[in-house]
Amino acid sequence: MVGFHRGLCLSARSSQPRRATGGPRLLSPVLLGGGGFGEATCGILYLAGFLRRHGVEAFVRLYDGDETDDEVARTMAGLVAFVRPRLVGISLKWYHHLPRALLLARTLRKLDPGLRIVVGGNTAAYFWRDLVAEPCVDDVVLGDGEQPLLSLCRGEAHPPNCATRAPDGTPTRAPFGYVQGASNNEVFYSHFDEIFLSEADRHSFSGWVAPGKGCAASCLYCGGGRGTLWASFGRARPFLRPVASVRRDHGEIAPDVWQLRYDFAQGTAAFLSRAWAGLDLTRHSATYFLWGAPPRALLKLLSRTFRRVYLVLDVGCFSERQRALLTRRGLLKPCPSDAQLLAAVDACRRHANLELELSGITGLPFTSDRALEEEALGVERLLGLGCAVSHQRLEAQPGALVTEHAERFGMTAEARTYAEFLAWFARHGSAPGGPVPMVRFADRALELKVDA
Ligand code: B12
Repeated sequence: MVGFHRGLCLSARSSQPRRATGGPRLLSPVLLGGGGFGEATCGILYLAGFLRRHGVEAFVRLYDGDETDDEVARTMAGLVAFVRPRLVGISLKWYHHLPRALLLARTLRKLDPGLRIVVGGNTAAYFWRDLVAEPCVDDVVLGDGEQPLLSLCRGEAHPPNCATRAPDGTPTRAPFGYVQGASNNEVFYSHFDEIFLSEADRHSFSGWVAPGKGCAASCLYCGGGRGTLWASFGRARPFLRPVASVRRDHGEIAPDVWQLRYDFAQGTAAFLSRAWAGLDLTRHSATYFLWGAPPRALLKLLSRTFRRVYLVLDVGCFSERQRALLTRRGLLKPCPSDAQLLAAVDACRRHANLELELSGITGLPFTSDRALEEEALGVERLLGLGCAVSHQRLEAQPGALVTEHAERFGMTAEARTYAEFLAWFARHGSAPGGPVPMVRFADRALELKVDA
């Protein structure tokens, strides 16, 4: 159990829920946590700051280190007794958190049947119909959660983006009335001195900042591409947040973290230099995830701004031929050619404080003996140049094209629907770092070759 009683935050704990003037009773305090083991998404930190700025006393349990169901039950009982929340928000962003998120919700329901239980995040939004059918879930928030969660706390009649059960049990959903965009200046980190429940929570924050949201690409393996985000977040295109909000994030967190981490490919050097202007980050490290050919100006800026930089470049897959074929068919984001990759490696090596990792997926559709050979050679060459290389097999992410239509690619998805994901995890377990459902080649011989 995480010692939330150690070093806990004793700021402004109200003993009675507040009331919105003349309106229904405000659901406060609010407890926010992740649906899985380890560090939860930074999304709940943005949510907590937003709620606090609007009068809701929000707390965050950022780190979940419970290893058994009994530990989960004990921690939840302790948290409920300490925080006395009126609403608990569980982030179900990643699909392999489904079993734990449901366990948390069921445990909370048992502990306090009157507690409002809300789930949000990518997986929750994708499976909203199934989740609102679960008696332990009251509401599912689809997409950006700030305003919808506040509306739920305020007891408003029609909270945007929210799904719930109608009195007859039918799943029902409000339209997307709240989709953040480039002009939304209401979302930024704040209240880091008040929201964490323990030092363990506070120190597990690994410095994530989201300079923007969304994705314009449609990679066939991704559950967060353009189509899925449109359907489950109401977001048509990616956007960069106002530079002032991103600066505020840095101002709030930089004194407390040794590294800053970014995973948003559309952040340009011009934008980031404005977000970082005036801040001394030369004692911080940075981890920067991106795809495409890394612009030199960005490499230069990263190297100049931070003490050390770890760049993770997603290259799709290590066979140039297969990469190009998938991109031509609109199944993969634009990825660099081998020549561009080598030039990028070379450009990175010019910065002594910049380390490069290249990551890709093995076993994407349209592979062949030749592509597999090319992959092996490509990996060898990059290792030889001193790069770190990581590759993984194709995961079955909910809503991804290859999960939904595996047979079109001569493949089989080990899980596709909500029930199939739950059944898969029930069979294989859902231990942290454990296996997840994959998409495999129907041709057994090919599957074995790819796995080798
Ligand atoms: C950044 C990122 C990461 C970072 C997360 C950093 C962090 N700790 O926050 C890192 C690199 C760690 C990561 C890892 C993984 N990721 Co990732 N990640 C992303 C990415 C690029 C951006 C997400 C993001 O930061 N959004 C901004 C934050 C602020 O928003 P947010 O967390 O979504 O929260 C908002 C809403 O979702 C909602 N919300 C969220 N939770 C809740 C809860 C409640 C109660 C409410 C009301 C609302 C709500 O409100 C929030 C505020 O607006 C997306 C791609 C995309 N296009 O979105 C993939 C994505 C989310 N990741 C994905 C995957 C698959 C993974 C991995 C499994 C990859 C892997 N194979 O290892 C791992 C899992 C990590 C784990 N903990 O187990 C998939 C998820 C598909 C799915 N349905 O599961 C996505 C969609 C795309 C992808 N293929 O990468 N990821």
